[in-house]
Amino acid sequence: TAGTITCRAAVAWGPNSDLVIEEIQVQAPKANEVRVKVLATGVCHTDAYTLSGTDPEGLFPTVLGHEGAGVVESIGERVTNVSVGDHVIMAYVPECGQCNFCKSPKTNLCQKIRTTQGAGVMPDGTGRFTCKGKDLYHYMGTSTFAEYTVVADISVVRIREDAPLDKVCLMACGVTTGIGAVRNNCKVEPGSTVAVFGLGGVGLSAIQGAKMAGAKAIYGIDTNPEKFAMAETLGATVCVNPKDHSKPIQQVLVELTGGGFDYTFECIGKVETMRAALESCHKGWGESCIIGVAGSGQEISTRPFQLVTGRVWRGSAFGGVKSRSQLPGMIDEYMCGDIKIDEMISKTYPLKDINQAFEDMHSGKNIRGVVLF
Ligand code: NAD
Ligand code: DAO
Ligand code: ZN
Ligand code: ZN
Repeated sequence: TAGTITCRAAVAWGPNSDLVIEEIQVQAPKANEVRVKVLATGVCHTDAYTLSGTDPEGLFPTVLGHEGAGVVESIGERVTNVSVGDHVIMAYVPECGQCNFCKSPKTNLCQKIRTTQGAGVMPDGTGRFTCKGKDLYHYMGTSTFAEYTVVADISVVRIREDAPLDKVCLMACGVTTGIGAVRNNCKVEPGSTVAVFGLGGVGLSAIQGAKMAGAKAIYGIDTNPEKFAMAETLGATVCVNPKDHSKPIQQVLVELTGGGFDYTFECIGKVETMRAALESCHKGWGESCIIGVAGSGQEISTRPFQLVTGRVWRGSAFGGVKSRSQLPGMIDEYMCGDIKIDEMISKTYPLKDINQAFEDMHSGKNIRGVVLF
């Protein structure tokens, strides 16, 4: 039977400081828990958001990371959905299949373990990580910045073994979110006009989603023009830098398109660009989807007349994708070349250089950095 494992992890001891590579103890999985040997993890903006200390749910000390893939090392009692050796993606949106959220086709937000996941512990209320005698909190039900992690069985998605883990780890967040928002939350139709605000990993994925959906015009908007080439590779038909214009970007876009877009996606996380995205929608039917996560306490605003006259404001978490039932199909799409991931990986890092991966994300150098264990 499984015992405690000592391994390396990037520990966030407190907000606003570098991660520290430490030896940690990872306890054996209890009932309905799975211990995973993490082999690859992306570094996403949300990890940086929590590390910065502005995430109201952020708890320290902790092991961050939520874009991971690996192999099942051991399983606790009553685990039936995976076996030792299975290749898995860890999902921060679990799928129990039984709660009223799982039973609804309208949402992916399983609530079975929501409270304990938000509190940084396993469903039984306790943690599985310690370092130097101190308990470490879990993060987003995943904690992938460690060589081994323990997650709930409903948070692991078994995937095909021929899928490269160093690539499909991005399906644990960025890629799935962008594509899913287009398909599931907005249901973009062929011939639509689309604008994507923010061309990071999430926005570029929304662009490829829009292309796959058959959108006829896809505008990419970013203040960093270095993102434009990749946006065009993935399907953007026009790229716009708000800094090249003196008028508000929504006015520029409405003029450029003769009335605005059928769908817009905010993939930045700023309330100003959320407003701009809504107001770039076409009168009568345009829909805007908030994907970006704004700073805590921030509020969105627009004139209500924008909605009265037919624009719709909606939002997306993990692209509306039900993790265990829908991710494997999206991996198939990657494997047959329909979904692009490799292009989005700017650089890989060994675990010891994880702080460099954060720095390269902040400087805008990376679309996605991936840590390989
Ligand atoms: P990223 O930092 O890689 O990309 C953001 C992009 O926005 C950058 O290219 C940046 O240059 C651009 N940008 C910044 N300010 C801008 C402005 N004023 N106008 C135009 N462009 C601007 O981030 P990411 O990893 O792609 O994530 C995007 C957002 O989505 C983040 O807020 C993240 O927390 C959030 N997110 C949400 C979900 C979800 O399920 N809802 C999932 C993953 C990430
Ligand atoms: O069920 O209440 C809930 C929360 C589900 C988590 C959704 C998080 C989506 C946004 C976070 C950014 C992803 C990295
Ligand atoms: Zn993420
Ligand atoms: Zn559920």
